[in-house]
Order: sequence, then structure tokens, then C-alpha cells
Amino acid sequence: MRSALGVLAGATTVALAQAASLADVCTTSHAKASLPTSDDIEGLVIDSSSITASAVYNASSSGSYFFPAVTSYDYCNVTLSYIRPGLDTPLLLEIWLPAPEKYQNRWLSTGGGGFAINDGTSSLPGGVMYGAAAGITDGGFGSFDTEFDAVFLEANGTINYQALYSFGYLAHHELSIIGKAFSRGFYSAGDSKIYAYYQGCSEGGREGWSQVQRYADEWDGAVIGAPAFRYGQQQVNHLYPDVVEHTMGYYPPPCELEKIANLTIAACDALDGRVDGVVGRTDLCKLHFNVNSTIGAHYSCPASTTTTVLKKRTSMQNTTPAQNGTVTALGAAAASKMLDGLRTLDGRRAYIWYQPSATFDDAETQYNYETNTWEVDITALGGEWVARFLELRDADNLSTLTNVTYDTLKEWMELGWQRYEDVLQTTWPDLTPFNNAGGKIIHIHGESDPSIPTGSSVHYHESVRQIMYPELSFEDGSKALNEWNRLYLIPGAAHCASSTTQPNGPFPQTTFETLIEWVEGSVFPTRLNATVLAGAHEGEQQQLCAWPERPLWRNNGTVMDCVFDEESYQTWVYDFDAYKLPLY
Ligand SMILES: *[C@@H]1O[C@H](CO)[C@@H](O)[C@H](O)[C@H]1NC(C)=O
Ligand SMILES: *[C@@H]1O[C@H](CO)[C@@H](O)[C@H](O)[C@H]1NC(C)=O
Ligand SMILES: *[C@@H]1O[C@H](CO)[C@@H](O)[C@H](O)[C@H]1NC(C)=O
Ligand SMILES: *[C@@H]1O[C@H](CO)[C@@H](O)[C@H](O)[C@H]1NC(C)=O
Ligand SMILES: *[C@@H]1O[C@H](CO)[C@@H](O)[C@H](O)[C@H]1NC(C)=O
Ligand SMILES: *[C@@H]1O[C@H](CO)[C@@H](O)[C@H](O)[C@H]1NC(C)=O
Ligand SMILES: *[C@@H]1O[C@H](CO)[C@@H](O)[C@H](O)[C@H]1NC(C)=O
Ligand SMILES: *[C@@H]1O[C@H](CO)[C@@H](O)[C@H](O)[C@H]1NC(C)=O
Ligand SMILES: *[C@@H]1O[C@H](CO)[C@@H](O)[C@H](O)[C@H]1NC(C)=O
Ligand SMILES: *[C@@H]1O[C@H](CO)[C@@H](O)[C@H](O)[C@H]1NC(C)=O
Ligand SMILES: [Ca+2]
Repeated sequence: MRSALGVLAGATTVALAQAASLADVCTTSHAKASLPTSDDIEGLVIDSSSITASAVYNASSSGSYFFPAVTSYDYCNVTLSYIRPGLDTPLLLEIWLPAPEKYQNRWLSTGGGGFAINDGTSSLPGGVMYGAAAGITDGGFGSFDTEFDAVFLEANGTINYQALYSFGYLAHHELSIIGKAFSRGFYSAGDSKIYAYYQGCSEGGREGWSQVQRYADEWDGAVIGAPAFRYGQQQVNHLYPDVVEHTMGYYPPPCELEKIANLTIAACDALDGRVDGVVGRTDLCKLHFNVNSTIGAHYSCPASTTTTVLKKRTSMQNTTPAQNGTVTALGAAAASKMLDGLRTLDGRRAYIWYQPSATFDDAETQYNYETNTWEVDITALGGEWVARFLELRDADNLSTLTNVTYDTLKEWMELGWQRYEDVLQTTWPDLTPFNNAGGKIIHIHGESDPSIPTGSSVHYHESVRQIMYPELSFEDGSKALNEWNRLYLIPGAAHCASSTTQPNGPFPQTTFETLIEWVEGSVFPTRLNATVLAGAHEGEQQQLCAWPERPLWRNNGTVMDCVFDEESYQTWVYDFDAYKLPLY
């Protein structure tokens, strides 16, 4: 049977494949026999000698924010490399294929974070557990652990455009093309429908949109979390609090901003109708909370050594002395300025900031033990973006922000936007082809995200509505968009995760399952299931409202409605009048 599988084709072989065991199919020879022809994969050339296949039995995963724990699953681990015509560096794929009896004709592509195009293999169990073959790409950067920034500049200081476009969108397109065709052959699926999906968050969210915006037929559905898109603005924005600090000449001790964030949560918790330590309505918080009310509050934090994750696989240790003081007028003013978002020196809006209740991670100062003062700590993602991708220097950081003003930040944003508009900006707002092909999107974003503004997702969603349904009223356009592209804000959640300061907040851990049911079973996700994953309310089931509706609890926090109110909605509407061009 083993040797027969590779050469058989057509509907009758589905039953055969399903009768085969993992040991039968998980061999290098079967994998080689399953290879699609170059014509089937847009001219890409798989190196058949590169193929490895090894069965893994009784694997388990403790789960993640994007899939629940799973015990005892078996899969075939296949790796292969291929060449994109015209490019000499091969690209590597790792694909996990469920045991034949568990396969459900599904493909799942997964993405990365920061400057990484994959999350290692940590996202793959979330596909295998749902009967999907699931894969990652190395982008052609040399190994699965090599990140894009390491290969972006050539030795002579010019841009490596192959790597840039691989990261931007090509490598993911190829992963899906090959993954779908290869798994069809591997399971002898003949002409039967293979449902293709995507799941990713942060940079992985941007990668998701990069495909939806370009390749109408690639996926039937995508779970897209907190996307790092509008890249030109997004990466420079990390530097905004550093510039607020040096412009004001005030470097708040981290404990002061932590206290302000804690007091914001305490003050805004009840505005959503439920006292649970979670700010479910940051829009009402914007309308009703004044940061000045925190002035004079006492704060105290013990000495600590914190490990800051800089990029996905590197981190830096910061030793912070004990802090004890009261929130100052300057501290409150700095927080207000940050929350307002970047404006040019003449007051025009260039970008937006995180929602009130988010922690002030990007604003973190560092202690100078020689001068006994707090000073600016340039945020690595923003610093590297400017040094390497805008100034084309082989550097991981900026050495100084001297002379950098709010206008400089706006100019950097515009430079990145223009230079990378067709590859990293990733905000093309016309998704008509994807919609016409029947594609579905579940887009999620933590409402207290401290790394990618929640409003960034809202603004894109609204741009898509305005571009695709210009003739419809707000209400009808929202309704039409929500038929296939739904945005859910996650109360209290941080960046692609729950928040340590609002542990009672839920997280939608089974979203991929919801998407499958929507795509394959036509169960419409009116609200999105979410579960409290830690703390006093652990295990509690909640449901999330689809934008533009917002949660509001009644009966002392026991019943949640999804409501719309114009005043709250308006806090999410931005006029980016610092630019002459529309910013989608
Ligand atoms: C599967 O792994 C678990 C531990 O993860 C172990 O307890 C169990 O015995 C294993 N089962 C088999 C059949 O190997
Ligand atoms: C999958 O196979 C590749 C190639 O042999 C290997 O490097 C990798 O560690 C394997 N992954 C797992 C999870 O077994
Ligand atoms: C820089 O290096 C790249 C890669 O080796 C090469 O393709 C390119 O022609 C070089 N450009 C210049 C201006 O030397
Ligand atoms: C906060 O207080 C400062 C003075 O410390 C004042 O300039 C500012 O307008 C106040 N902000 C608000 C929103 O009340
Ligand atoms: C912090 O300051 C308060 C007074 O503002 C004082 O009561 C307390 O003992 C101080 N704590 C530490 C750890 O220094
Ligand atoms: C970036 O460089 C600045 C200036 O040298 C330094 O203060 C900061 O700690 C650096 N940040 C990182 C993340 O390395
Ligand atoms: C800042 O600007 C001043 C005045 O133009 C200039 O003399 C100085 O060299 C600049 N410093 C840096 C670090 O660019
Ligand atoms: C903020 O709240 C967290 C608990 O959510 C607590 O651990 C921390 O100490 C608080 N920080 C300050 C400065 O009060
Ligand atoms: C969502 O939650 C409801 C009620 O708890 C449950 O019946 C349903 O199966 C869940 N759906 C998914 C996709 O988890
Ligand atoms: C309202 O809910 C809170 C938190 O669950 C509870 O402590 C309180 O007793 C409730 N109040 C009433 C009137 O039921
Ligand atoms: Ca609440």
C-alpha cells in the first residue's frame, strides 16, 4: 500500500488514504511521490532531494492564546526546500500533517512576530488538532530562526529586495500554494475541496492581511490578530514616548506610569457596567477619565530586574531601583500627551496611540546609576526600524534621539510609508476580489494592546468599509462588511495575549474553530466565544461584540448587550491631517 499511495489519484483513493496509517504515509518516498509539479505551483521548483519526513507520535501542547491545550496527537513532520525562479537562495518549509484518519481536508498557514516570519513550530499544533496540515516558511532567510532584519541589508549596504518582498508577501503566498498542493498529494485527496486557512498575530497579522489583500483564492478564511500593518507609522510610533519625554525634559520613573495605568483601570472598570478589573469600554474611558486625577497618588515599586523582549528571540535585562513617590503633574502631562498620539508641531494628527488602560511599555525609562537619574531608553523596534530600514545602516538601534522632534517622527513615518508602500504598509483597503471569492475574516485586537494601537485595526476596518461600500450609509455599510469581515475587540487584552494588569479579561482562544464552523458549516459568529484564561474568573465563558457594536453589561454585570453609541464611536474616528494623502 505504501508504494501505491503516491501514484494513485482520484476520488476513490480518499478512502485508501484514510485507511492508511501514519507510518504508511510518513516516509520520504511517499512525500517525494506526493510532490506537485512545478506547473501546479506557479513555476516554483521543489528540490526533491531536500525532503525529510518523520512521524511524531503522542505529541502534546499546553495550548496558546490561539488554541486550547491538546494531548496525544500524531503527525508527520515534513521539511522541504524550493527555489523561486530567478532567486538562488532556497526557501525552507516545515509542514506538519495529521495522521490520515484525523485529516479533514484542511490547510493552515501560520505566521510570525516582530521581524520573524514564523513563530517556530509553536503555532502548528493549532492546525493539526483541527485536522489541518499546517506549515511555516523560513522566508528564504537561511534558517527558520533567521529573522528578516538579519538579511535585509546586503554587505554593500543596499536593500535585499528578494528578502524584502519575501517577508512582505511572497513567501507566504508560496507557503500556501505549496502546502495546499503537497497535502493534496500526500493524502491522495484527488479533486476534493481542501479548505485553506490562516492564523497569525502581530507581524503574523500583517502577513495575513498581505495575502487577503492580494490573493483572492488563496484562503477560505483567516484569523488575523493585532496586525502590525500601516508599517511606516507603526514602527516609528514606538519612539513617540521617547520623544515626548525628551521634549518635555521629564523622564518618568516606570513605577509612576505603571501607577497611572493601574489607576486608569480602576477608574474606568465600571464604565462597561461590570466591576471585574477589566476596562471593556476604553472609549468611555477616553470620554470620562482625566489623567490629571492621578496627580498626587502614591506609588511604590520594589527594586527589580526585568527582562525586556526586544525582538522575538533576543532580550535585554534592565535593573531598576526601588521607586517610591507620588504621581507628578509632569508625569500626568506626559501620559496625556502620549495617549493623545503623535501630532506635528503645528498640531496636525500624524498617528494614534494605545487606548487608556494599556501599560506604558514603550515609554519605559532606564536608570543611570552614575548620575542617579532616569533617562530615555530608546525602544528597540522603533530604533532599529529607523536605523536599518530608513537610514540603511547595519544597526540594531539608534544611538540618540537628540534633535528628533514630533515633526521628525512624522517625516520618518511618511518616508517608510512611501518607500515600502507596496510591500510592508499592508493597508490596501479594497478587498473586493477576496470577498467575491467567498473569503471570511475574523480580525481580533486586544483593547489594551500596548504595542500596536487598537485603533489601528479599527481605522483599517473603517477604511475598507468606506472604500468598498461608498454608496451605503454607515449602518448598511457596516452590515455588508460584517457579512464576511468581522472585527472583535478583546476587553482588557494586551498584545496577542491577556494582560497581566487585567487578568480577568477573556481571550478568544477557539477562534480558528469558530472560523472553520463559519466557513464549512455556515455557523455565523454573531458574537465571538472567549474564555477567561487565568485569575479569579478562570474558565468563565464570555462573548465578544463585533465592531462597531460595543459591550455594555447590565443587571450588575451579569448580562452583556452589544450596543452602538455615536459619542463612543467618534473616539475611534481619526483625521490624519498631517498627510496630504489618505492614510488607510
Ligand atoms: C503519551 O504521552 C503521555 C505524556 O505526555 C504519557 O503519559 C502516555 O503514556 C503516552 N502514551 C503513549 C501511548 O505513549
Ligand atoms: C522536523 O524535521 C526537521 C528535519 O529533520 C527537524 O529539523 C525538526 O526538528 C523536526 N521537527 C520536529 C518538531 O520534529
Ligand atoms: C550590492 O550587493 C548585492 C548582493 O551581493 C548585489 O546584487 C548588488 O549589485 C550590489 N550593489 C552595488 C551597488 O554594489
Ligand atoms: C491637566 O493639568 C494641566 C496642568 O497641570 C493642565 O494644563 C491640563 O489642561 C489638564 N488637563 C486636563 C485634561 O484637564
Ligand atoms: C515610601 O514613601 C512613603 C511616604 O511617601 C513612606 O511612608 C514609605 O515608608 C516609603 N516606602 C519605602 C519603601 O521607602
Ligand atoms: C538603544 O540605544 C540607546 C542609546 O544608546 C540605549 O539607551 C537603549 O538602551 C538602546 N535600546 C536597546 C533596546 O538596546
Ligand atoms: C543637533 O542640532 C544642533 C543644531 O543644529 C547641531 O549642532 C547638533 O550637532 C545636532 N546634534 C545631533 C546629535 O544631531
Ligand atoms: C499595578 O497593578 C498590578 C496588579 O495588577 C500590581 O502588581 C502592581 O504592583 C501595580 N503597580 C503599582 C505601581 O501600583
Ligand atoms: C461557543 O460557545 C457556545 C456556548 O458556550 C458553544 O456551544 C459553542 O460550541 C462554542 N463554539 C466554539 C467554536 O467554541
Ligand atoms: C454586584 O456584583 C458584585 C461583583 O460580582 C457583587 O460583589 C455585588 O454584591 C453585586 N451587587 C448586587 C446588588 O447584587
Ligand atoms: Ca469592567
